[in-house]
Amino acid sequence: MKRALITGITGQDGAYLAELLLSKGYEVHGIKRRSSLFNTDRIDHLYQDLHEQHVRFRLHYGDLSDATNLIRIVQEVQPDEIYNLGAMSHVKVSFDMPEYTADVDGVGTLRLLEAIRILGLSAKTRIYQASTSELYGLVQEVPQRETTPFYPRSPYAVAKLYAYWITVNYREAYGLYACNGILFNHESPRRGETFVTRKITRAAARIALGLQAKLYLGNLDSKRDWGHAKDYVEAMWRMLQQDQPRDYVIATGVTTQVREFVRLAFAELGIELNFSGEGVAEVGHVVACHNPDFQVATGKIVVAVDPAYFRPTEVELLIGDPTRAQTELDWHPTYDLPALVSDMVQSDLRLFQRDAVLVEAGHSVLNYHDE
Ligand code: NDP
Ligand code: GDR
Repeated sequence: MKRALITGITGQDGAYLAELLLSKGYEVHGIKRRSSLFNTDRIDHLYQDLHEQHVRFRLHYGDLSDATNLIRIVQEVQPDEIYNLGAMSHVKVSFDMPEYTADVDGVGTLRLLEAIRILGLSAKTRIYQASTSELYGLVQEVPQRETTPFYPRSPYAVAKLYAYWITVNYREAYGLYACNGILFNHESPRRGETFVTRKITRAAARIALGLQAKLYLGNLDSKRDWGHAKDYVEAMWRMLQQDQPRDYVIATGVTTQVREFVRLAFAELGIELNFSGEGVAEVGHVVACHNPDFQVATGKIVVAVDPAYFRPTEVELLIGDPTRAQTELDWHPTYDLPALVSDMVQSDLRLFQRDAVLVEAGHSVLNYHDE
C-alpha cells in the first residue's frame, strides 16, 4: 500500500486529492493547522475512527513555518509521495501579509525538501510542488507554457517563484523525484469563499433567493483560464507516476473575463444580466428574470465595482497551453466552463435554500463578512 502525505489537506485541492488517493488504495496522511474552530469541513466525510483497525486516513497537527514539526511528521509517516499544497493562497491578501506569505509559500517548500533530504528519503519519497500560473504574471507570451518566462506580480507569486526554483534545484542537486505542477485557476463547490468564482456563485444564489442585495467586485476585465479542481488533482497524481520527474502546465486552454463568469453564473439561475458604465462606475443590472421561483426585479442593479478589491499590481490575462500534460500524462480536463459554473451555482443554491427556509420561518441567518 502506498503512503501519501498532503500538506494543505483541509483546503479545496487537499480534499479532492485525499478522496482520489483513498479511492486508489493509498494510506493518506494530512497536515492540519491548529485552529480555535473546527477547520476540517472539507474532509470530515473522510474521517475514520482511529480506534478501528486498518485506518487509511490520518491527520497530524503541523505548519509549514515549523521545520522540526515537518521533519518529525515526515519521519513518522515515511511517505512514498508528498503533495505540498499548503499555502497562504490568496493573491490579494499576500499584499497585506508579504513576509508571512514568503515564509510559508516560499521557505515552507524548502523546509519540506530539507526534511526529505535530512531523513535520507531522497531515493524513496517523491514530491509534488503546487506551483501556479501566477508565476507568469505580466504577459510575456500567449498561451503560457512550461518555457514561457516568469514575471510574478504579487508577494504570493514571488514566494511561489522561490518554491518553484528550489524544487527544480533539489531535483538537479540531489536527484529527488520532484515536480512542479504549474496549475492555472481551478475552482469547485469547495472553493474558498473569497476567491472570485465562489464569491460570484454564492452571491448569485443569495441574490436569487432574496438573501443579498448586491455583489461588489474588483477588476471585471481580468481573464482567467478556469478549470475544475477534480480534474486538476488527477494531474497532480499522474505527475508523480512517471519514469522521470518533470514540470507541467495544467490548464484548459480557454480564457474568460470575470464579467463573463458573472453573467454565466446568473444565467444558470435564469437571471439575465447586462453591464453598463465604465471603471468604478460599472454596474450589472437585471435584464429579465426567466425563473418563476425567483423574484428579482428587472432593472435592479445587482453587481457593482468596489476599488477596495483592486490589487496594486494585477495579472490581466492567463491562458495555458496544456500540450505537454496531454501528450506525456494523457491528462485531459472533463469539465468545461459552463459545466464548472453549473456545478458551483447549483451547489450554492442548495446551500442557501436552507437559509431561505430559516428566514421564512422568522430566524436570522449569518451575515457574511466583507469578501
Ligand atoms: P486553499 O486556500 O483552499 O488551501 C490552502 C491550504 O493550505 C489549507 O489547507 C490551509 O489550511 C493550508 N495552509 C495555509 N497556511 C498554512 C501553513 N502555514 N502551514 C500549513 N498549511 C497551511 O488552496 P487550494 O486548495 O485552492 O490550493 C492548493 C495549493 O495550490 C496552494 O498552494 C495554492 O497556492 C496552489 N494553487 C492553487 C490554484 C487554484 O486555482 N486553486 C492554482 C495554482 C496553485 P487552513 O484550512 O487551516 O487555512
Ligand atoms: P487569483 O484568483 O488571484 O487568480 O489566484 P482570484 O479568484 O482571487 O482572482 C481572479 C481575478 O478576479 C479578479 N477579481 C476579484 N478577485 C477576488 N478574489 N475578489 C473580488 O472581489 C474580485 N473582483 C475581481 C482579481 O483581481 C483577479 O484578476 C488564484 C489562487 O487560487 C492562487 O492561489 C492561484 O495560484 C491562482 O489562482 C492560479
